[in-house]
Amino acid sequence: MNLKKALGFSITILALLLLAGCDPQFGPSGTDSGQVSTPSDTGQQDPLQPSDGQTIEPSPPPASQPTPPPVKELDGNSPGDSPDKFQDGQVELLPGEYTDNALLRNDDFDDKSDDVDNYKFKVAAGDWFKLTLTPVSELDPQILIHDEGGKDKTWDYTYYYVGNPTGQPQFKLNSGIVGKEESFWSQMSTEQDSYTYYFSVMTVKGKGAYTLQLETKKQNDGSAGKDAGEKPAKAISLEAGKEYPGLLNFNDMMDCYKLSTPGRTTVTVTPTEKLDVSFTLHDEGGKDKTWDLTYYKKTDKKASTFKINDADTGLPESVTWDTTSSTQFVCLKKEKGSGDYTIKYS
Ligand SMILES: [Ca+2]
Ligand SMILES: [Ca+2]
Ligand SMILES: [Ca+2]
Ligand SMILES: [Ca+2]
Repeated sequence: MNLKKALGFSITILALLLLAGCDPQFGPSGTDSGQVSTPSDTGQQDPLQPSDGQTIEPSPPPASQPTPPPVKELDGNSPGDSPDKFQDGQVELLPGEYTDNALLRNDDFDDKSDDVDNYKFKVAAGDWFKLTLTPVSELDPQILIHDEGGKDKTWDYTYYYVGNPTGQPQFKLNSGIVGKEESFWSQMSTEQDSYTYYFSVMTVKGKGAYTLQLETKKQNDGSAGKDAGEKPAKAISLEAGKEYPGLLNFNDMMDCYKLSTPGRTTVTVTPTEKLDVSFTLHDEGGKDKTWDLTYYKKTDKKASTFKINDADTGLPESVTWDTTSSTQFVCLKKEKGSGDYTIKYS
């Protein structure tokens, strides 16, 4: 009896040791399907338990060694692993936080077994966004930004300005530090209704879980809760005598406003210290050619638009003109820098 008891006790200890030695973070490795689940998620039998019908009472782990939470792989709230190959599709993210993403397979840069997670998300016209990846385990991940074909080399920076947190345009984001977050952001223009970003996450070192956060922010040009369009047809209406906020930044290079006052009108735009703007003035049809500017006609009879850029970066830009029309448009162009401004006319 004593020998049996001792034997049973030894088996229990052995089972405990085996359980403690198994890293529950990574689950089974090398699965081709990429669908990785942990026993506690699915209620499946622990692979370390005997399968011959015997039941060993699960013993609680010692209080001094709390079991780390199991890693879930529900990439971007999808049912499992997001596709490894761009051509197999991408998990689409909406603005918000995603806490159960993971890179669970090899990090030996073997095409067959390395885990890569491909994602995409849409940004509306004029919106600002920031995508942040934060490792929550011993993981040094990197982000690659792709074009819609999945290539990383044909990205057009002149149009789709994408910056890392310090503002430098990059395809590849990697701090090289285990556990450190990686992020990229941009400010969209209004030339398209929306923009789609594609990116992939892979590991440089280690395996494990990460969170994703997609933040978006609308502009508030002319207190309208959106970006003012880049041509008179997409202008935001302003009332005389009020001061309005606005923003010009990277891909957002033009903001057009509709003014409604006949007679002598003065528009003043006050940029913050890092922004230099110019104006173009348009007639009530939004066309460039029939503007009747008593003053500027004298200086530039041929010009179809009248561009005003007298003040330097950070200084108020102002123009006064006489018109008989009750509707005019003023378009602000970013000449240098980026930042907020205020606009007012009377
Ligand atoms: Ca994954
Ligand atoms: Ca994957
Ligand atoms: Ca704007
Ligand atoms: Ca704009």
